[in-house]
Amino acid sequence: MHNMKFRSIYLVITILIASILLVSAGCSKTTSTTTATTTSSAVQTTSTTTSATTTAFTVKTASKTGIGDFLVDSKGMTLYYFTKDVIGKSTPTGAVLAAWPLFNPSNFVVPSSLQAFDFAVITRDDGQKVATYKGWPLYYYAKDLASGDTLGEAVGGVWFVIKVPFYTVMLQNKAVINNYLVDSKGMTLYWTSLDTAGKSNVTGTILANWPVFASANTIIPSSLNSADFGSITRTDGSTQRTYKGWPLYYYINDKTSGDTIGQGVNGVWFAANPTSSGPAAPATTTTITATTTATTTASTTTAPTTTTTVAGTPITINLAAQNMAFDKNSITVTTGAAVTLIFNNKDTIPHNFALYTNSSATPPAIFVGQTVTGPTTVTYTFTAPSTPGTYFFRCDVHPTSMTGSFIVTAPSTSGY
Ligand SMILES: [Cu+2]
Repeated sequence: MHNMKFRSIYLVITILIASILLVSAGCSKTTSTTTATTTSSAVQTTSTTTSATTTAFTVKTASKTGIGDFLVDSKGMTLYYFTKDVIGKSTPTGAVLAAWPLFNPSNFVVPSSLQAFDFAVITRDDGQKVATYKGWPLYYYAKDLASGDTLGEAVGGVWFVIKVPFYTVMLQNKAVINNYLVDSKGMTLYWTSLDTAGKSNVTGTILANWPVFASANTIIPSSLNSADFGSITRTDGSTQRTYKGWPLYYYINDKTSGDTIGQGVNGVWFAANPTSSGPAAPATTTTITATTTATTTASTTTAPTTTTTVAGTPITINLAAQNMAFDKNSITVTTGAAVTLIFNNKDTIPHNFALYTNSSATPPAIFVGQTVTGPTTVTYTFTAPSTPGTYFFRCDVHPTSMTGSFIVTAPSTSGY
């Protein structure tokens, strides 16, 4: 009783003194607030310091099975990058921006697992500001409602979390090329039909223009398959990374994130494109010129009669055989296409790939690939039929169980 009474009196005196001081300072309206703050900070110094080290980060990492560590905000809300952005430029507008709100904290306080200099703020064309990580604009996903939600991961194949440590290969997306691979700085990665799968034939002055891509690790967006990434040892002993067996290169004339100047160069260099059946069959509207195409045609098909003939787009196709089955029941190419078919026999029994006019498989075949006993990979090259239609492929060893449609379409003439 005595104690309580004494404390009450003490408190009243304290408030009175504080009030007098503040009134004399000319701000009587905020008396009670100011007093409380002063008191608590005086008493709770240690607990305030503790909470600063555990919760005051503006960005930190979270962890989840299947994703690993990734970037989140102070409340644990997941942050994403957009494959249609490039380094230093935030592009979504309208409904897309409404679904993917900008992340724009007032400062960057980061834990030791991150580095503050990786974060910055850029101004969009519409004047709004957005935070960046290693140059990539950061977004929330509107459907993520709770800490730890990652509902935005791989949405549309164009939105991905920010992995920590950061990606070594990322996806980008732009018109015409669609999806393509870039390094962590957004620089385009290419493959070339000068190579054969698993082997680089690029040397000398060509190599000087197309430097090899060699990253130690494989940290990739979830829509890519880590099994598609490998490496080769070049003749000089250096390492080069591969995608679906194809050695990867930069192009020396690409200067900034988003540049794809190497696409279609000489008709043999292509941005590594994971959405086509090969590493990078170019879209039919790329910058391959009619002149270049005609040269290719002359060496690979029976004499085109006029210069208006447009050869099929060269294409690389991965076909696997496993458990007595092909992994594709349909393959589509354009007429006259130079087809590179990388056949991976994963079985320990013999298979091949053979192409016929129709399902009766009456000789002569259009193409018969060498029969190989797996596990092994063999590369077949042949020219697609010059007449559009649905042809037939099979394994000659298992002619009834391993079959598929080989569809030959007329090439689009748009862009030529
Ligand atoms: Cu077979």
